[in-house]
Amino acid sequence: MLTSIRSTITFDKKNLDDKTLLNLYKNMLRPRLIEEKMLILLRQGKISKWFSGIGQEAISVGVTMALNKEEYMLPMHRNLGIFTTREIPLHRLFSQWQGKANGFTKGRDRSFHFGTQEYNIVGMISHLGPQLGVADGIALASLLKNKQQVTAVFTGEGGTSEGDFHEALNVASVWQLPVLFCVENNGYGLSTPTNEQYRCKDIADRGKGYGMESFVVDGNNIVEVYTKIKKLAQSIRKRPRPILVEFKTFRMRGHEEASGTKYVPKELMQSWAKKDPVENFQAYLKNEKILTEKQEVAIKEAIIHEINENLQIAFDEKPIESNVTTELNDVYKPFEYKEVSPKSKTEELRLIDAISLGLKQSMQQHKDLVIMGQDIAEYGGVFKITDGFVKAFGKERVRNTPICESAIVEAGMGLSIAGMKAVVEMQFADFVTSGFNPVVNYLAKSHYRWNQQADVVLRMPCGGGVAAGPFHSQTNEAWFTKTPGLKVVYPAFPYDAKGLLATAINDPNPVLFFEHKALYRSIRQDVPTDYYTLPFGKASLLKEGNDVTIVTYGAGVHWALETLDNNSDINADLIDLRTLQPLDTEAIYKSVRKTGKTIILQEDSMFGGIASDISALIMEHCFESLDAPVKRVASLETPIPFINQLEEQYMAKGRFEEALKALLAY
Ligand SMILES: Cc1ncc(C[n+]2csc(CCOP(=O)(O)OP(=O)(O)O)c2C)c(N)n1
Ligand SMILES: [Mg+2]
Repeated sequence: MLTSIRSTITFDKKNLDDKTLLNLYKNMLRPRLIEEKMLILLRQGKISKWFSGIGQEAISVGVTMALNKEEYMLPMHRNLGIFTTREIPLHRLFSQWQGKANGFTKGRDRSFHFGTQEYNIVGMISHLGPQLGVADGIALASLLKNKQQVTAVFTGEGGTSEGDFHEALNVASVWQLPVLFCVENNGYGLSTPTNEQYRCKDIADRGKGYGMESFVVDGNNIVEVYTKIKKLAQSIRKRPRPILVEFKTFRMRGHEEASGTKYVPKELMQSWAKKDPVENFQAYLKNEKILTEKQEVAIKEAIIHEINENLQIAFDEKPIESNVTTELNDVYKPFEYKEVSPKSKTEELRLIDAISLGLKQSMQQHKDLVIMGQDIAEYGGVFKITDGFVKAFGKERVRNTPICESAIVEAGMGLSIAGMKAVVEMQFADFVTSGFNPVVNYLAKSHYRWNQQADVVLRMPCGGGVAAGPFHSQTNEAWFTKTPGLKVVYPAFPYDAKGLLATAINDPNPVLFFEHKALYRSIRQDVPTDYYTLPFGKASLLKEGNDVTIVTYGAGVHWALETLDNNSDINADLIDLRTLQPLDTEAIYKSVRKTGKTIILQEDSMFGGIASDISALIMEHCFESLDAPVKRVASLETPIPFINQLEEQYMAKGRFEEALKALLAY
């Protein structure tokens, strides 16, 4: 592990002037001195967890100084030097760590888990890997807009074992994105040494496998880091492509302060202590007479003064006041819905045609909208929704992706950070599991955490009745309706689908847009052929009656309609929810108060589905109006099976009519 590092640091200043060298030094000293102070505050219980980057400062500082300020950086938990070198006022960092309002997350997330557009920094989420794909998205935006900018993203060597790393590097290489992948190999991932983490010699070797240039750099040598990255960045700006750099360094303290370093061999620690990036560079500058003793003292005093002054500002700041309304209001970015009414004549369209036409018109409306998905370009997608799109909009905006749901959802997030819009087509809704983490942890929480919109729509071809078995038939909306920060749309008709898709794309929040495969070609309706929008959170009342309220959505709507057609004596309110998050509770309550009886029909299996929550809401809000217990009808508590007779038995449809009649007879 240590072979590629020299035992003493030799600095080759090349043509760097003294001012630059001194700046490199000062910029390394600042995070070092802040950390020393933080360790004291930690012991005094004045800040929570601390992840130390002591010994790794040359990487953060060298890379940051090599980039332009407009270029995005996506740091990790040990990259304090990035934040300080980008000159974020220290009191704001201190407020962030104390969970105060002048920080970056209103006390909602800790340590370095934040981003700031003001400084072009996008902080990590705890899961480490996802930001690698986010960097791809930012770089894609830069490429599409011909900005000639580099995006630098960081990971530890431990994080390189995550699938996100592989996916992100592969996508960046296939798409030739201007990303600088920086791996800080500091010997350990928590307590795990590198020989239990990976088996190649250098992580840089992996570059070859992705068709990507890669380099090993002495991460403790600030001059080497700075000059090498500066050169690489210039080259990437001229000729966009990803490059992988492995910085060899060492983690001099515990994973976080409480966990210690008992498992690290003493000799290893001692040998790396001799390579301290700050002390060695300081000694070099003094030897070269670039830094005098007097200057050194003055610089340190000035930084310590700056730290203390800023700490005082943060300590003086009052604690955050908890306020339920503020919290709830920040989960979603405010979106002012604009009604666009259809003007044109209508045409009979199948659900699939309506979605395709709607998507096409949104591509025309939003020049910054990019669609990504497997086989969606020339092939037109497995359901042919994007057939002809490449011809109309070009391959830059209609992007075939490798099979890597995580990286593509993350890339959608990156596009959004860079001010663009993304629609990601899941080939089947079932496959969203391979990109689940970025959906529920990244997209969903971004606005709440640091006010960053996730302007991404995930199209989700879903549902059973197509004899496709457990992995191509699920309707998995419940995984998302329970996650604050996501919106969930589930139309049952072509007209609704077209208008709601337009709104989903206009809305800057992350939207899961469910499209039932069994309805794609079986449901037809007269649909306006020009662009129009429909509002979220408004159910439609398809039938009116006084005996019972039927609440459903998706395929359930058509099952209920069929049942009512076959039983003309039943007088029911039939509510098609259309969107599940936001949910039109008022429409539900109004009807329940009128009929006194409610049945909720969902295609998903019962437990934990949205029918249960709707039932609970009705109990809580309409109890006095109820003449019977609220009834739920759902599919069996099994995975969805393949062969017709089993699938039919599984489906809620077969049990609905009987349940409805039993409720009416109650
Ligand atoms: C998905 C996930 N698994 C596990 C963890 C717990 N964890 C946090 S940091 C870390 C070690 C990371 O090691 P490395 O990538 O080498 O970065 P370093 O801490 O050494 O800088 C682990 C295991 C996590 N945060 N997320
Ligand atoms: Mg590590």
